[in-house]
Amino acid sequence: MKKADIALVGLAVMGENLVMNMESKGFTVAVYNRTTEKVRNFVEGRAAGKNIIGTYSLQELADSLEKPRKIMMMVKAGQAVDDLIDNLLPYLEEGDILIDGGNSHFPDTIRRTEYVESKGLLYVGTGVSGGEEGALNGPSMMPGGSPAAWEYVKPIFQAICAKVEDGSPCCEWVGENGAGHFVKMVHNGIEYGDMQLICEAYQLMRDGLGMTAEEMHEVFAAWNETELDSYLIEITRDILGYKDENGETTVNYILDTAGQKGTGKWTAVSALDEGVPLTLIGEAVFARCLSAMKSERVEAEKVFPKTIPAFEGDKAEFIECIRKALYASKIISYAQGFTLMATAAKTYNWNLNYGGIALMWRGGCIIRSVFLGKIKEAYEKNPALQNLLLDDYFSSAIKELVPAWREVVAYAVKAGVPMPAFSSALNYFDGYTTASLPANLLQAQRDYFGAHTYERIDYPRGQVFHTNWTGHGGSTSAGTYNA
Ligand code: NBP
Repeated sequence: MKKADIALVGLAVMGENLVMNMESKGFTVAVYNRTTEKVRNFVEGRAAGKNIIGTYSLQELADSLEKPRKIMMMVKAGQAVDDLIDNLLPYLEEGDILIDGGNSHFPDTIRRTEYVESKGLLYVGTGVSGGEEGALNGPSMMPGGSPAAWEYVKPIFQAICAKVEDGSPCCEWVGENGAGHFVKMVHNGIEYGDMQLICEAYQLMRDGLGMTAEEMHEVFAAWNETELDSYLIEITRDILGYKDENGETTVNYILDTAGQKGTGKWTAVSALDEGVPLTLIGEAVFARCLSAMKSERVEAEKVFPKTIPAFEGDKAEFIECIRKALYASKIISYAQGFTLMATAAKTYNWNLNYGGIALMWRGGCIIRSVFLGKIKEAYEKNPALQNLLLDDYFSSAIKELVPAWREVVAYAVKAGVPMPAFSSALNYFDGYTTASLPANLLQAQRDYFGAHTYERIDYPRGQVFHTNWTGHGGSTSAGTYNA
């Protein structure tokens, strides 16, 4: 019997669909699942008659594979991955490749790469985005790990992944150890940000402009023909137009409490660790937390009842302002996300290709959009670009968008419509483009109470000073300045 090109362990929604995708591209796939009943159901059902080999023990799985063996794990992220690695190792040999395609946290992937390499094997941690449909028809894939593994997994990954219009695969080698899972994590953070921005635009139109779901459905349909053309705008258009069997708009009946699985939080925590202002994604995570406090919010609205004033301007004109403000905020979110990746790359010694990352996200994944093509161009023009806002295309775009952006945020603040992502993006923009911030005063406060010292504008950088502010403090300063 022909040996399999690759094995997949974990026949849940993602695993099954990836297997079907691999098989449809001409690969023979061996499958295994802890609960072996699922293997039987799969091979006798969906996989019947296909080049898919069901195996019922890890020994059988290992024996069914071409060498070096390639085994992709699609199991629940966390301890399950560690357990599975330890269970698999006794059946594998030097040069074999273990692949984790789940949503693992990147520090775990760094640790596992080192562990698996110490046993003489190779390890790949790959982000897979696009959900069930992506897994079946072409996900965006972000692999990292042991560089020597790439030549073996590349033909399979680039065959099954999504492609952009010119046929380029949405999958490239990202970097060593946890780089792939790090980039996938940032992708998910950006997804949180994009979703929150769309939700804020929706709330402003609904509560500020008094628009119906049908009207907003038309607005999102029109927006999808502009720079905002993307999967998330498209599904928002469809959701707003969706009616149940009684002719009622379904979204109007959905409780306003959002869930989360933690990848947005990981992104925000990583930004805090790296000292990168990732304000929009941070606000998007907190907005989900605030939404979850439903009963408390209901009580609080009784204490602070509000009436949002009726809008009195030109509605169509203001809707165009909201579109522009959404676009500007989105540019900020990506500028922040790419800055986080560049900073982490230095910390972890990854050589990230930012244009390549934008291309990987261009198709197959939840944040896919036309806009990512522009980001790819910006980083191709200047791979060392410090901030997306400094690229010519994006700086001229932002300059054109700023007046509308300010108008929308100001209107929302006055009317009492919460817009944390729109406004934090504008605040970041105003801070980033202000040469002189009030941190001179802040540093004086630190020096006053903690002798933390300060630098002066009239002396070279690095030279520190301390003032005896009260006249009764000493002249001894704290050891570190920590700019
Ligand atoms: P789940 O995350 O629900 O995991 C279920 C699978 O994990 C089953 O095959 C289960 O086997 C197996 N498993 C568990 Br639980 N503990 C195990 C252990 N100790 N040893 C071996 N197998 C174990 O499946 P999923 O939704 O298909 O997601 C798979 C991965 O892909 C996750 O990391 C997820 O975060 C990621 N992901 C999911 C999506 C999505 O849209 N769902 C998108 C992108 C990435 P059993 O049948 O014996 O219980």
